[in-house]
Amino acid sequence: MAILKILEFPDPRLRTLAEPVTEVDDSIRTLIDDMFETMYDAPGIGLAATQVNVHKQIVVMDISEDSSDPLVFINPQITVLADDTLPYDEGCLSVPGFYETVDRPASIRVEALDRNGEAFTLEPDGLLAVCIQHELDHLNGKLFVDYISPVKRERIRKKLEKSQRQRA
Ligand code: QAP
Ligand code: CO
Repeated sequence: MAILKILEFPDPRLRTLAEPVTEVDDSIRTLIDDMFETMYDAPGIGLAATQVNVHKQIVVMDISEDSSDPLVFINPQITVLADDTLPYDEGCLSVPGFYETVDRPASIRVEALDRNGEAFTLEPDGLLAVCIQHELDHLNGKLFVDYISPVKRERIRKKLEKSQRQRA
């Protein structure tokens, strides 16, 4: 297992469109294991392959308190079921230290493949519904800061660039 380097905003590689996984094989399962190790180490509740500079449609997630509910979504597709929205104070491992409220559809269906390549469907609500939408955005090159005001986004960009320079 390995802890992978997480790309940080405004790294342009976070804007890459992920490709569908054509075969869920052992190399994909190794990547998934490394993504879980990276996410739990951070710690975080969700990580998309895009964030570790692998441009395949893979997301790992665990919103439990005790790391007891690992979820894998390969080639996820979302359908919005109703037009009500849920505001949530979102963060992101690629935007460390910053949280902003984002409104997203509250009621969705997710269809995806699991780590064995088997199709499954979920109708999550609450944090799980928010988190899967946030992670699917990563696969499409989108970040939660894209939904906030340009002034706030620029402020976050400047602060992160400064801390990245200091670490370099
Ligand atoms: C996405 O985010 C998410 O700023 C997952 O310093 C978050 O795991 C979706 C983290 C909230 C919906 C609601 C963030 C860790 C982890 C930070 C995460 C930080 C350290 C974020
Ligand atoms: Co994120």
